[in-house]
Amino acid sequence: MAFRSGFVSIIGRPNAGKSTLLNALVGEKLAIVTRKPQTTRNRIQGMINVERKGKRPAGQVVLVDTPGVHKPINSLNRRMMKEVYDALEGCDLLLLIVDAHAKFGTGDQFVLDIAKKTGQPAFLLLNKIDAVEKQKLLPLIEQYRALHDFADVIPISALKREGLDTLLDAVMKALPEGPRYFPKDQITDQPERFLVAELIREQVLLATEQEVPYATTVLIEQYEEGARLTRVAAAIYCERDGQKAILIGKQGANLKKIGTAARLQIQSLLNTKVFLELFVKVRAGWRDSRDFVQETDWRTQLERMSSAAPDQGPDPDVEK
Ligand SMILES: Nc1nc2c(ncn2[C@@H]2O[C@H](COP(=O)(O)OP(=O)(O)OP(=O)(O)O)[C@@H](O)[C@H]2O)c(=O)[nH]1
Ligand SMILES: [Mg+2]
Repeated sequence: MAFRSGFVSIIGRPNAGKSTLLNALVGEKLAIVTRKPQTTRNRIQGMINVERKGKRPAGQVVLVDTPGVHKPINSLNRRMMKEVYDALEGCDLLLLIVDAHAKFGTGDQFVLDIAKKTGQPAFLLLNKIDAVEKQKLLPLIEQYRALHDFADVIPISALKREGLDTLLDAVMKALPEGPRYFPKDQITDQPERFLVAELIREQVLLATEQEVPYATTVLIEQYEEGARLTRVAAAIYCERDGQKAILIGKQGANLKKIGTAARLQIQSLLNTKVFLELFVKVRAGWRDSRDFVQETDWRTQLERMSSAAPDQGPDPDVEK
């Protein structure tokens, strides 16, 4: 059986479970997950190396997690939606994921319209079936089949890892013959230092409410890998002094909580001891600044780092 491969983009509304699915299929925590919508801000690739098994051919699936589809109200949102459209370009298969527990609404219709427009084959994934009564599934499947000519409709639970083997079989069947795009030991395109920034942002999202999590972004300012210890200094940017006060908390309690939880996560990712320093900075209206949003994007930062002299580190302008 010939080797198969392809790019498979996961799209859906915020909170549908896209990142949970990416992590479950790759078997590593590559994307942060929270109960808050709009958690993911960048597209993230996760590679699955599939072994030959029964009728399933060997191959490589390049899964692409994307931000949830939403109506943009600022530069950050527009950037997030660009990430979605970039992920759809030239992909071999779309996985349109919906929360089976939630009612089909205009948001879902909007995602469906985007999927239709690409003209690419699409699977519909009915996620969170662990939270749905079994007898409701069949009518739901029928309802979605009537909306679009999906190549397949598959009920899954990304959280409980149900239906994922069936999904992987179907994906492999749908992919063309092709090369291994990435080396076998590479499981993501996102460098570790940016995943570290995401792990910090995840703790910020978990520790804050209302507007604060959305007005926050995290930038790595120092990243030094030593023999026994990795030193990380990161700035948590927010938009107002009031948000800064909330992030820091009474006598620094909130920032300490965020730092401790993030450090544990980072240590388990890097498998080494970590010294983590966090600073909170205010940058008024950064979400409306196209330049700042662009500067904080990890792909932009990576480009700058690779074009800078090796001993210069990240461009200091990024943090100012
Ligand atoms: N019960 C249940 N919850 C799930 C399932 N999959 C994801 N969730 C939960 O749904 C919430 C959102 O999950 P994410 O994976 O962050 O969703 P997302 O689509 O990536 O969201 P955005 O990045 O905001 O677009 C989290 O609380 C998950 O634990 C599932 O199969 N069953
Ligand atoms: Mg996500």
